[in-house]
Amino acid sequence: MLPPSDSKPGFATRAIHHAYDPYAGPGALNPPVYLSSTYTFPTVEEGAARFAGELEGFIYTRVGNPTTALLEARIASLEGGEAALVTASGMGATASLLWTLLAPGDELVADKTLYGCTFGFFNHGLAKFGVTVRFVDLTEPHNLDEALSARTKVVFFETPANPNMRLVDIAAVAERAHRAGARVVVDNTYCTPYLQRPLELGADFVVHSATKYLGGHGDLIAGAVVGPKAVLDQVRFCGVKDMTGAVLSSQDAFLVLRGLKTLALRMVRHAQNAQGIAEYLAQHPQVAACHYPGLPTFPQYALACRQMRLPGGMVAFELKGGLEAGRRFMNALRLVTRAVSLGDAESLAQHPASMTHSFYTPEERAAHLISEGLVRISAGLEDLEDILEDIEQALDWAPRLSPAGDDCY
Ligand code: 4LM
Repeated sequence: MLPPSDSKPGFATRAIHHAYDPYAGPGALNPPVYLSSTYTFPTVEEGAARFAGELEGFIYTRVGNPTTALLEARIASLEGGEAALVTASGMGATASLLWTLLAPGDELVADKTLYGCTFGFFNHGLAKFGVTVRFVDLTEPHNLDEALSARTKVVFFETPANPNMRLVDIAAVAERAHRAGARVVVDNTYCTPYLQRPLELGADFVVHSATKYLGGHGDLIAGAVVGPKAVLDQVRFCGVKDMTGAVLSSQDAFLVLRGLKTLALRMVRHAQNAQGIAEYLAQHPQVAACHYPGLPTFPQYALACRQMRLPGGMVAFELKGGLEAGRRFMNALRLVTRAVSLGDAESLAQHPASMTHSFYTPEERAAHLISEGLVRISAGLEDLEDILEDIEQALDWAPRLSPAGDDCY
């Protein structure tokens, strides 16, 4: 246990120590992984009291487990939230929260650019059950005013947005949404609480794909919701328990706890590498546009400096040769790995129009500001010189390769 102190320990300290006493029980440095689906009741009366919420205690892992509870306490502390709930995936987090907050007849306002499956959930899932979804360009907060109505219950956005890196001013949007009585949900996956804390800027809830930077090693799928305890209890006992069943296993919770220990260190290195990649791409004659919040030429650079501790590990760019050139570039990569997902130790490259955002029609992609030629790089933790050498050779070769990667000459 940390020695008693009046001042709150720093971010990295809490990411390693918060809510676990290594001197308790057998004195294990690492927390135990509780592999138990169910929990015993000393008496039938105690079981009834736990079910009624009158007594603290575990019942069944679908509603709580000591290992996932520790992860929840840690994530809540890092995001500065009252409580957290961990889920089986990032999609499980968003779905469990929104199935709890929304009812038929309600309206949801979302930013124009979202991770592809979140768009699919809103556009197909929620819409099918009577929720009206309005997609608005929230990079201009005043656009929200026209979209809000007395029925708007939730405003949802990512910042930076996946995959085109547009930023949303969290404080400005939260203020406008609250005036209209709507709650604000921010998907903080790209930043993690080390780089950006939406709750401190006025958001009501944060959701995460913990699959990404929080886990950090590409070996698990997990999600989290952070917000007020009373609402998260409803999400736990309704959204997860009865509706999605998106329960995180305790073994994966342990891996996320392990990942969190190095989160602060990793985010600095991811951002350093992304900055180097973005600067290299921005000056390359074959690159038409490079989108990275750490470039002074980035249109929302001032907002990035205000809202984010560092500009993050994700870079998006477009080649002058458009879609074909993008595909050729990707096929020529040797170290940077062709894969979706992000936030891993390995640098990853993907083409949203044919991968994460391929479920959109081309018209939907255009309407949601995702260009066909956009390439996304998740900067890994390798040596920057090696990443740049690979990008350089891929850009050199790209004009000479067929889309399948065979040498044309
Ligand atoms: C990807 N992303 O982009 P689970 N929120 C954001 C995301 O990027 C993702 C999710 C939620 C990618 C996955 C293949 C901003 C996922 C969904 O995959 O359900 O943990 O997270 O490459």
